[in-house]
Amino acid sequence: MQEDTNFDGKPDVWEDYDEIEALVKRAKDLDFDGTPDFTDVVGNAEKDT
Ligand SMILES: [Ca+2]
Repeated sequence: MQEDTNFDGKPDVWEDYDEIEALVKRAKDLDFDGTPDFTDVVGNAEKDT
């Protein structure tokens, strides 16, 4: 899923979800050049085994 938070026509937030629609990764474009500069990987702490 991509989001254009500053509405300049280029995505600046990318979010990846797993099969249970839990957020697994979020990337952000901090300087708004259209490529991600920061990636936050979310752990599976709340995932049942
Ligand atoms: Ca960038």
